[in-house]
Amino acid sequence: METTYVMVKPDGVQRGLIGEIIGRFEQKGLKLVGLKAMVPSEEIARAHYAVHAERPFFPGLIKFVTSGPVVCMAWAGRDAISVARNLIGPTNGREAPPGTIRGDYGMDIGYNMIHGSDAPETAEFELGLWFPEGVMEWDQTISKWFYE
Ligand code: DAT
Ligand code: MG
Repeated sequence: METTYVMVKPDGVQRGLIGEIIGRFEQKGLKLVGLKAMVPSEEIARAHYAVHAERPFFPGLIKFVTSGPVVCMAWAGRDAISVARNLIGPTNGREAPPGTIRGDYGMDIGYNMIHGSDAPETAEFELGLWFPEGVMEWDQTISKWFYE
């Protein structure tokens, strides 16, 4: 079992896509183990996107992600990191295939509505950053109908 960090970004919140996005993860069969909303501080945004610190789009990215509320989530399941990335789709919404969140709702690379961890190390780092209090442990009784 893996846990991944997923976040509805300010454009997704502003556009009223929180429910739609959460619904896709629920329907897929991932288990919600963390959920909260906040307006990110510049400090947490910079730490989250530290790998992109030298990229030309970094200042705009930080301004964007701190511009309003985000919805922070932790989702657990078998191969949850890649399963979530596949639900989310490629970075640029214009190139993302239909059926993915970015493919269905996005038209740009920066305004792509949602973040998902890309590897076990980044998931661990991002979960620790956004959920320093830890995530929930609970028994999802329906899980037995998602896994053979
Ligand atoms: P992803 O969110 O698909 O993991 P990433 O880690 O390469 O993509 O980049 C993080 C975010 O930075 C991405 O969701 C949107 C923004 N971004 C990436 N490349 C960009 C670019 N060339 N111009 C503007 N924003 C960009
Ligand atoms: Mg990334």
